[in-house]
Formats: sequence, C-alpha cells, structure tokens
Amino acid sequence: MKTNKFDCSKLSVSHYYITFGSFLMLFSIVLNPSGVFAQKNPFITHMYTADPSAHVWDDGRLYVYASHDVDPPRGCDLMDKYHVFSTDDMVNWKDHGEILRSENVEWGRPEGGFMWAPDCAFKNGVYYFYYPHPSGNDWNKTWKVGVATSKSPAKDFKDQGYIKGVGGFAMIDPCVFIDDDGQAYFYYGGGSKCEGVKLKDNMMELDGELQQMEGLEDFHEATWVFKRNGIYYLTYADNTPGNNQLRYAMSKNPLGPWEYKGIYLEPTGCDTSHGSVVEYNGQWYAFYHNKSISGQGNLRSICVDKLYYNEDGTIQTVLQTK
Ligand code: FUB
Repeated sequence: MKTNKFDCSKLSVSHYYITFGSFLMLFSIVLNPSGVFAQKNPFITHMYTADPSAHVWDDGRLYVYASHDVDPPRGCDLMDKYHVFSTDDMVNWKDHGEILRSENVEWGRPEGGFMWAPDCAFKNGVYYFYYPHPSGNDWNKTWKVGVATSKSPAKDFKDQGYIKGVGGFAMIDPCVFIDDDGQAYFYYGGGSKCEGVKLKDNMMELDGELQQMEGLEDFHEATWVFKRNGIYYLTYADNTPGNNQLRYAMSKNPLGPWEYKGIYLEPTGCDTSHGSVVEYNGQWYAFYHNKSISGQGNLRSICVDKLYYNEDGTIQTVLQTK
C-alpha cells in the first residue's frame, strides 16, 4: 500500500549527517552571529560573585579567585565564602567550591562577613591566598590582610594569620605581583591611598617600607598590577559616585612613579568596580563584575571580555559584552 508517511530508516547516512550538521550550524549562529561558540557574560550564574582576580597557573588552566555577594545584601557587610573557578577554554567554567570563610579566620572580627576582594600568588610550590578582613567590631578602622596557603590552587587553604605592618582605615584589596626575576611585590589600598612594597621570599612579610604609589589619578581601590613587554601596569577603580570606572597607569618600575593613562572600563552598573587583567593562550582579558543578573549593585556577577592594546602599549576601552 502507498503511504505518505516519512520513514527515517530510508534516509542515507550522508543525508543524516548533512541534516545534523545544518542543525548544529543554525544553533551556533543563534548563539553567536559571528559563528564562533562564545562564552556568555556573566560567566558564573549559579551564585553571586565579585572582585575577580585571574591567574594562569602551571597546569595551563586559568583560575579566578572571587568574593561572594550574599543575598539579600547589606551593603558589602555580609560577604563571605570565597570560591575559585577555572577554565581551559574560556567557555566552560568549573566551580571548585569554597576555599575560605570568615569562621576559619581566628584573628577576624567576631561577627564575620566582610571577606572582600582577594588575590592569589604562587611561589616555590605554594599558593598564597591574600584577603582583606577586619579584625575588630569597628570594621573600617581595623582592616588587615590575611594569608591562607595551600599546595593546590583551589582547595585545602589554611589561614596562616595576617601580614604584619599593613592595614588600618579603608586599606583593602591586596594584590601580589611576581616579577620575571621572582621578586614579589605587595600592593593594596583604599580611601584614595595606594601603597606598594617588596615582599620577602616567605610571601608573608614586607621587605622594606610601604611606599605611596605616585601618579595615579582619582584612585579609590581595587589595585591590580601586571607586566607586558617590560612595562608595568597598575589598574584600579576610581571614585565616580555609585558608578566606579576602572582606570590605569603605566611605569618602567614596579613601584612607580606611575604615569596615568586613562579609563579602560566604563561603569558596569555596580556600586563599585573591580577588575584584573591577564594573558591566556596569547589573548589578553579584562575581568570585572556587573549587576546584570540581579539588577542590584551589591549583588554582582563576574564577567570577562577581551582586552586590546594600542601600538604604544596603552589599553583600548574594553567592550562589555553579554
Ligand atoms: O566587594 C567588596 C569591595 O567592593 C571590594 O573589596 C572592593 O574592591 C569593591 O569591589
């Protein structure tokens, strides 16, 4: 009997592959008109994350150390529980889980919270996790910078106490940069003051006096230092009320003086801005946070976009994608 029914079994193998291939192509074009399957922003969506510090370690993966906004927020007071995320393709991200919370910090303020923007460094087989945390009830006057260490990049961190000789009013957001010769530098700051100093080999003690970083314009917080083609870059958040921008300066010396160069990331809609810059597999990236999931400036989500330089080494404004 003649039938008009569509019979799958009559399809040839090549027909099947052509049909399947067309579906895949259509699917990728819908996701991204350029035809390349791209990552989406924010790239972490199952929890609120802020203050991304990005590093590429020896295992070839890119790791992001982030702070965690707590819902409902109370300013940034309740922030706690740092998570680490990693990728090897900038598309698929693994959440390694929580590495530290305020309860684990013996010297910290009794009420907890205030686990603000961290950073991580690697030296002689040890990962050093630096985080700002108040040591007393009067939180903004009692900041210290804690250090937790581990042999692994994303687990088993144990608090080792705080760095002696740093801290006090509004002094937050540690950043540790290791130069090509192995010398480590510590930077941090807030409330218009940015300071830097060499670190001893043990990565927990200052090697000298803290120096004011000269030449920055409208410095607020969020120091990040990196090096490209022999030139040092210091990026930071400015004071634009309720809508900070990320600015940067360049220098031939890791401790300055710095030459101010301009804004490289426009406001992201959050009450604060915070970023890091890193090269991965030959491409430079700017990490930052925005409020696109929550619509609230204190419930932030980490994002990443490509970053490009001009021929003279200055940074082009980063295009914030969705
Ligand atoms: O996330 C808490 C604080 O807000 C950070 O330490 C600052 O950089 C700002 O992002």
